[in-house]
Amino acid sequence: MRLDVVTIFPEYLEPLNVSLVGKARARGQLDVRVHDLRSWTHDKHNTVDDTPYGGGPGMVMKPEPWGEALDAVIESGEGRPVIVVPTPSGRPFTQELAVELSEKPWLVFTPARYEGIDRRVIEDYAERCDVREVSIGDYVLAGGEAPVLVMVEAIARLLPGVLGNAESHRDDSFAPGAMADLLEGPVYTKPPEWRGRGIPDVLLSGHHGKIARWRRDEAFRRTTRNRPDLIERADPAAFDKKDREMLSILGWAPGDDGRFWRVAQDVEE
Ligand code: 6GU
Repeated sequence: MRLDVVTIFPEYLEPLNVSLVGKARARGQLDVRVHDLRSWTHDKHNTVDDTPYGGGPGMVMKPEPWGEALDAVIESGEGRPVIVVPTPSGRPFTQELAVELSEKPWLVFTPARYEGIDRRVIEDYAERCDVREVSIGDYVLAGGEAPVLVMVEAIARLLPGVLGNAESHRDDSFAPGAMADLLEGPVYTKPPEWRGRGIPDVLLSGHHGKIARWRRDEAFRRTTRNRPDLIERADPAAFDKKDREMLSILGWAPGDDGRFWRVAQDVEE
């Protein structure tokens, strides 16, 4: 997969040289190219922003440097990339979108600073490329560079051969499939006792069926506590008899449509 990032802070993308993404690059599984937007400016001050039409606070990124930069990047490769525009007003970045983007051969990220990029840039490239405006959550950051780091890590770990173990994805919280729509429960390793705290007996039992059941119960506990909306939204066909017993213990009951809602707030989680 090829990834291009156009930014006024190329050094902000240094973490792409480290850890999982850095190793994938070193192995040739990822071709990452970071470009300085200011290299497509022509004035003495390398200006990339200007005041907004209509007034208001802050500055807007000028269209010309972005146009020259994106033309040059697109020209340098085969075919058309998917252009990912990080913005707090974009569609939510989800595991589903990470999976979809991980299947594309070429992504171009356009992290902006200030109040964003002149709208005409997005409209112009949307005529010839698949352009996705994406937000990483309901909070406001000063720029799109940190979101690019987040998205690239989420995407890169899905590429074939990047994570050591293909099984590692299967139980991811939010992975489509087996543990679908439940958060993962707690994990433990050696030593067997630490600061007077032991390991849940079931994990030492060697009984794989009981361990799987315990893990699922813990997933229901954690999801109830941290993300009850996921249980409310879940397809109840995904819940077996044992799941329903656990949901009942945690204060959930099926409604007329079969979906679960919280009857009691003050049960032991
Ligand atoms: Cl993609 N950009 C900025 N600036 N803030 C954000 C965001 C993106 N996603 C959430 N907050």
